Amino acid sequence: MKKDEAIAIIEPYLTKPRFEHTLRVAETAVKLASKYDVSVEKAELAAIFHDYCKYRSLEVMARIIEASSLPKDLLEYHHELWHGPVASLLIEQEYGIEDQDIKNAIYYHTTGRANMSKMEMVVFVADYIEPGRSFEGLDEVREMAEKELIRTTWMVSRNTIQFLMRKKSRIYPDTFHAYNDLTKRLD
Ligand code: DGI
Ligand code: FE
Ligand code: FE
Ligand code: FE
Repeated sequence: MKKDEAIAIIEPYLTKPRFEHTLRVAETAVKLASKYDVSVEKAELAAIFHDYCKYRSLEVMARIIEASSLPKDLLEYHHELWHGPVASLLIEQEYGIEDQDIKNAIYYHTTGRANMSKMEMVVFVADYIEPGRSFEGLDEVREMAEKELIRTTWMVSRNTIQFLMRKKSRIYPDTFHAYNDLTKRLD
Protein backbone atom coordinates (compact mmCIF):
# COMPACT_ATOMS: atom_id res chain seq x y z
CA MET A 1 0.00 0.00 0.00
CA LYS A 2 1.14 3.53 -0.86
CA LYS A 3 1.71 6.14 1.81
CA ASP A 4 -1.01 8.50 0.49
CA GLU A 5 -3.59 5.72 0.39
CA ALA A 6 -2.80 4.78 4.00
CA ILE A 7 -3.06 8.39 5.14
CA ALA A 8 -6.44 8.77 3.42
CA ILE A 9 -7.67 5.60 5.19
CA ILE A 10 -6.72 6.61 8.71
CA GLU A 11 -7.62 10.31 8.63
CA PRO A 12 -11.41 9.92 9.14
CA TYR A 13 -10.84 7.69 12.19
CA LEU A 14 -8.69 10.21 14.07
CA THR A 15 -9.08 13.62 15.64
CA LYS A 16 -7.09 16.41 14.02
CA PRO A 17 -4.41 16.47 16.78
CA ARG A 18 -4.10 12.66 16.64
CA PHE A 19 -3.87 12.76 12.84
CA GLU A 20 -1.10 15.34 13.07
CA HIS A 21 0.66 13.24 15.74
CA THR A 22 0.46 10.30 13.33
CA LEU A 23 2.05 12.26 10.47
CA ARG A 24 4.88 13.36 12.80
CA VAL A 25 5.39 9.76 14.00
CA ALA A 26 5.62 8.70 10.35
CA GLU A 27 8.22 11.37 9.56
CA THR A 28 10.20 10.46 12.66
CA ALA A 29 9.97 6.74 11.87
CA VAL A 30 11.28 7.38 8.35
CA LYS A 31 14.36 9.14 9.75
CA LEU A 32 15.01 6.43 12.34
CA ALA A 33 14.46 3.66 9.79
CA SER A 34 17.02 5.08 7.41
CA LYS A 35 19.51 5.72 10.23
CA TYR A 36 19.15 2.22 11.69
CA ASP A 37 18.84 0.39 8.40
CA VAL A 38 15.32 -1.00 8.38
CA SER A 39 12.81 -0.70 5.55
CA VAL A 40 11.75 2.95 5.32
CA GLU A 41 8.55 2.06 3.46
CA LYS A 42 7.47 -0.50 6.09
CA ALA A 43 8.32 1.77 9.02
CA GLU A 44 6.34 4.59 7.44
CA LEU A 45 3.28 2.38 6.83
CA ALA A 46 3.42 0.96 10.37
CA ALA A 47 3.65 4.49 11.79
CA ILE A 48 0.71 5.70 9.69
CA PHE A 49 -1.49 2.86 11.02
CA HIS A 50 -0.13 2.71 14.58
CA ASP A 51 -3.01 4.65 16.17
CA TYR A 52 -5.63 3.62 13.59
CA CYS A 53 -7.86 2.14 16.33
CA LYS A 54 -7.18 4.74 19.03
CA TYR A 55 -10.79 5.98 19.01
CA ARG A 56 -12.70 2.76 18.38
CA SER A 57 -15.41 2.12 20.93
CA LEU A 58 -14.30 0.06 23.91
CA GLU A 59 -17.20 -2.34 23.36
CA VAL A 60 -16.15 -3.06 19.79
CA MET A 61 -12.47 -3.48 20.73
CA ALA A 62 -13.37 -5.77 23.64
CA ARG A 63 -15.53 -7.87 21.33
CA ILE A 64 -12.70 -8.13 18.79
CA ILE A 65 -10.29 -9.24 21.51
CA GLU A 66 -12.75 -11.84 22.80
CA ALA A 67 -13.55 -13.23 19.35
CA SER A 68 -9.99 -13.31 17.95
CA SER A 69 -6.66 -14.90 18.77
CA LEU A 70 -5.57 -11.79 20.72
CA PRO A 71 -4.60 -12.49 24.35
CA LYS A 72 -7.62 -12.25 26.64
CA ASP A 73 -5.57 -10.85 29.52
CA LEU A 74 -5.53 -7.51 27.65
CA LEU A 75 -9.11 -7.10 28.89
CA GLU A 76 -7.89 -7.09 32.50
CA TYR A 77 -5.63 -4.10 31.80
CA HIS A 78 -6.25 -0.52 30.76
CA HIS A 79 -8.08 -0.13 27.45
CA GLU A 80 -5.23 2.10 26.27
CA LEU A 81 -3.38 -1.19 25.64
CA TRP A 82 -6.00 -2.48 23.20
CA HIS A 83 -5.65 -0.15 20.19
CA GLY A 84 -2.30 -1.52 18.94
CA PRO A 85 -3.22 -5.23 18.95
CA VAL A 86 -6.67 -4.49 17.49
CA ALA A 87 -5.17 -2.32 14.73
CA SER A 88 -2.66 -5.00 13.76
CA LEU A 89 -5.57 -7.41 13.30
CA LEU A 90 -7.88 -5.01 11.45
CA ILE A 91 -5.33 -3.77 8.92
CA GLU A 92 -4.91 -7.35 7.75
CA GLN A 93 -8.66 -8.07 7.67
CA GLU A 94 -9.63 -4.76 6.06
CA TYR A 95 -6.68 -3.96 3.81
CA GLY A 96 -4.85 -7.25 3.41
CA ILE A 97 -1.68 -6.02 5.13
CA GLU A 98 -0.05 -9.33 6.10
CA ASP A 99 3.53 -8.15 6.60
CA GLN A 100 4.65 -9.35 10.06
CA ASP A 101 7.21 -6.55 10.52
CA ILE A 102 4.50 -3.96 10.02
CA LYS A 103 1.90 -5.83 12.07
CA ASN A 104 4.28 -6.39 15.02
CA ALA A 105 5.43 -2.76 15.05
CA ILE A 106 1.79 -1.69 15.33
CA TYR A 107 0.85 -4.44 17.79
CA TYR A 108 3.61 -3.64 20.27
CA HIS A 109 3.88 0.14 19.86
CA THR A 110 2.38 0.87 23.31
CA THR A 111 4.03 -1.79 25.49
CA GLY A 112 7.03 -3.10 23.61
CA ARG A 113 7.96 -6.72 24.38
CA ALA A 114 10.96 -8.99 24.80
CA ASN A 115 13.11 -9.40 21.68
CA MET A 116 11.83 -6.34 19.87
CA SER A 117 12.92 -6.11 16.26
CA LYS A 118 14.58 -2.96 14.95
CA MET A 119 11.34 -2.16 13.13
CA GLU A 120 9.38 -2.45 16.39
CA MET A 121 11.90 -0.22 18.17
CA VAL A 122 11.76 2.40 15.40
CA VAL A 123 7.97 2.82 15.70
CA PHE A 124 7.99 2.57 19.51
CA VAL A 125 10.65 5.30 19.75
CA ALA A 126 9.14 7.49 17.00
CA ASP A 127 5.81 7.51 18.85
CA TYR A 128 7.60 8.79 21.94
CA ILE A 129 10.01 11.36 20.47
CA GLU A 130 7.97 12.87 17.60
CA PRO A 131 8.40 16.67 17.65
CA GLY A 132 4.95 17.35 19.11
CA ARG A 133 5.67 15.46 22.35
CA SER A 134 6.90 17.11 25.53
CA PHE A 135 7.62 14.53 28.22
CA GLU A 136 10.01 15.05 31.09
CA GLY A 137 13.47 13.83 30.07
CA LEU A 138 12.62 13.84 26.37
CA ASP A 139 15.67 15.84 25.27
CA GLU A 140 17.94 13.10 26.56
CA VAL A 141 15.95 10.46 24.66
CA ARG A 142 15.97 12.52 21.44
CA GLU A 143 19.75 12.90 21.69
CA MET A 144 20.22 9.18 22.24
CA ALA A 145 18.00 8.46 19.21
CA GLU A 146 20.76 9.98 17.06
CA LYS A 147 23.22 7.38 18.37
CA GLU A 148 21.93 4.06 19.71
CA LEU A 149 18.59 2.44 18.98
CA ILE A 150 18.60 -0.15 21.77
CA ARG A 151 19.63 2.33 24.46
CA THR A 152 17.00 4.77 23.21
CA THR A 153 14.28 2.10 23.32
CA TRP A 154 15.45 1.15 26.82
CA MET A 155 15.09 4.80 27.93
CA VAL A 156 11.55 5.01 26.54
CA SER A 157 10.64 1.76 28.27
CA ARG A 158 12.19 2.88 31.57
CA ASN A 159 10.51 6.32 31.42
CA THR A 160 7.14 4.77 30.63
CA ILE A 161 7.36 2.34 33.56
CA GLN A 162 8.45 5.14 35.92
CA PHE A 163 5.53 7.26 34.72
CA LEU A 164 3.05 4.41 35.17
CA MET A 165 4.36 3.49 38.62
CA ARG A 166 4.11 7.10 39.79
CA LYS A 167 0.46 7.03 38.70
CA LYS A 168 -0.07 3.68 40.45
CA SER A 169 -1.17 2.20 37.11
CA ARG A 170 -1.22 -1.52 36.47
CA ILE A 171 1.60 -2.52 34.17
CA TYR A 172 1.09 -5.11 31.46
CA PRO A 173 3.66 -7.97 31.46
CA ASP A 174 5.00 -7.08 27.97
CA THR A 175 5.84 -3.60 29.24
CA PHE A 176 8.11 -5.18 31.88
CA HIS A 177 9.39 -7.81 29.46
CA ALA A 178 10.53 -5.04 27.12
CA TYR A 179 12.42 -3.26 29.89
CA ASN A 180 14.10 -6.41 31.21
CA ASP A 181 15.11 -7.64 27.79
CA LEU A 182 16.44 -4.23 26.67
CA THR A 183 18.43 -3.96 29.91
CA LYS A 184 20.05 -7.28 29.03
CA ARG A 185 20.80 -6.06 25.49
CA LEU A 186 22.58 -2.84 26.58
CA ASP A 187 26.29 -3.09 26.07
O1 DGI B 1 -1.40 6.14 21.47
P1 DGI B 1 -0.36 7.13 21.95
O2 DGI B 1 -0.91 8.10 22.95
O3 DGI B 1 0.34 7.83 20.83
O4 DGI B 1 0.80 6.32 22.71
P2 DGI B 1 0.91 4.80 23.20
O5 DGI B 1 -0.03 3.94 22.47
O6 DGI B 1 2.36 4.45 23.13
O7 DGI B 1 0.60 4.86 24.76
C1 DGI B 1 -0.62 5.17 25.32
C2 DGI B 1 -0.48 5.14 26.83
O8 DGI B 1 -0.34 3.81 27.31
C3 DGI B 1 0.70 5.91 27.38
O9 DGI B 1 0.22 6.89 28.32
C4 DGI B 1 1.52 4.90 28.14
C5 DGI B 1 0.51 3.84 28.43
N1 DGI B 1 1.03 2.50 28.71
C6 DGI B 1 2.13 1.88 28.21
N2 DGI B 1 2.31 0.67 28.78
C7 DGI B 1 1.30 0.53 29.69
C8 DGI B 1 0.49 1.69 29.65
N3 DGI B 1 -0.58 1.87 30.46
C9 DGI B 1 -0.86 0.92 31.35
N4 DGI B 1 -1.90 1.07 32.18
N5 DGI B 1 -0.11 -0.24 31.45
C10 DGI B 1 0.97 -0.48 30.65
O10 DGI B 1 1.61 -1.52 30.76
FE1 FE C 1 -0.85 4.43 20.46
FE1 FE D 1 4.32 4.52 22.52
FE1 FE E 1 0.84 7.27 18.89
